Amino acid sequence: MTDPVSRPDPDCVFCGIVAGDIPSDQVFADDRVVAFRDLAPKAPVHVLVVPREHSRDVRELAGNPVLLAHVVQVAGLVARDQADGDFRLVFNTGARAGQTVMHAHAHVLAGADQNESDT
Ligand code: DGP
Repeated sequence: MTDPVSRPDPDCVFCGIVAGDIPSDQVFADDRVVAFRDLAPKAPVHVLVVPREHSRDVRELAGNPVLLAHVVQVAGLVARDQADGDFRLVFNTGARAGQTVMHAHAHVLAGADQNESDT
């Protein structure tokens, strides 16, 4: 039986990308996460690291600390492969904090001085 927490949500755009139903510019994928370029980049490198398993936000994702750690590790790989290795990692959490896609994801912002970037 499919776990209701991990079952793809038909209305979730990132579940659609994970399933391959919605195209994306992927830079990394494994059995636990996909990483693809943000549609509206806020930095020279702006990649979203998205767990394949649906959870609402990073608070819920933290219930699986191994998966959360993997997201952070993949962010580091992306920043190393796509830029100079330094990066900002942003988890917008909740609508009032600017989260627009309610599927946990990390923004990896890299490729330039990221001290002033805003996402
Ligand atoms: P957030 O505000 O933290 O929920 O960020 C969601 C990001 O997802 C936002 O920067 C735009 C991006 N985004 C939304 N829909 C799509 C999509 O269909 N494809 C891609 N590549 N990015 C998307």
